[in-house]
Amino acid sequence: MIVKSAEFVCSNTQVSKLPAPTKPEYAFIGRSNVGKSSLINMLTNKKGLAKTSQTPGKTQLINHFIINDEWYLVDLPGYGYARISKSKKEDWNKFIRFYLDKRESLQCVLVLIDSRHEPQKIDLEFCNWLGEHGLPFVIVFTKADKQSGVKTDQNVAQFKKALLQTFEQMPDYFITSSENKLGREEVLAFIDGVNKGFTASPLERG
Ligand SMILES: Nc1nc2c(ncn2[C@@H]2O[C@H](COP(=O)(O)OP(=O)(O)O)[C@@H](O)[C@H]2O)c(=O)[nH]1
Ligand SMILES: [Mg+2]
Repeated sequence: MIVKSAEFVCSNTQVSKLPAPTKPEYAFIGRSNVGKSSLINMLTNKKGLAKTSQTPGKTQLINHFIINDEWYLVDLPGYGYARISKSKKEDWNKFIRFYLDKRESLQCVLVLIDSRHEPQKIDLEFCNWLGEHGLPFVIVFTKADKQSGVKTDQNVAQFKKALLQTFEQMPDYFITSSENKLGREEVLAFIDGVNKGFTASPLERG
């Protein structure tokens, strides 16, 4: 896929105010600081599209971007902040889970995992929740430039092993770096492939 255009569309705090579900949509999510904003900027070739390193946990917004006038890239608030209150965390859960569960045009959730770390409980729990709700997802390992390929492969293998305790097979996954654009073509080709199979019929679905 060649990214010809990438524009911010809207930020929402309410699922009822999202754009009409007429285009295939992909949600990007992960722990705070996982490299989500950097990945979005890297994929779209637009440096300031998603803001990097904002104060975490401040806003709970669903951000829509339109790519090539064809599909929506959705930037979801990160999970796993150490410093926010329990009630804030519960709000996050309700809000995001409601969106993920109800959004009919959502094609796939891209779960970002920091390739530097061993499997983290909160990431595994989130993947399990997606699985339980029948939501398709892929794993995007981030920041692969930060360590050797051997170390990345070890962490990927460990994550696989952990996921396979609850899943029958490993979902598709990508190893990426926003620093050197590793994985860019692969992620975009994956989205392109899913887009080709998309048929929007929101009226029929009621
Ligand atoms: N070396 C390296 N640093 C990265 C990469 N992706 C993100 N970072 C850095 O990690 C920090 C958090 O990135 P950001 O995109 O803001 O993460 P977010 O909180 O998930 O949106 C920033 O300092 C980024 O520059 C990457 O692929 N390689
Ligand atoms: Mg960010």
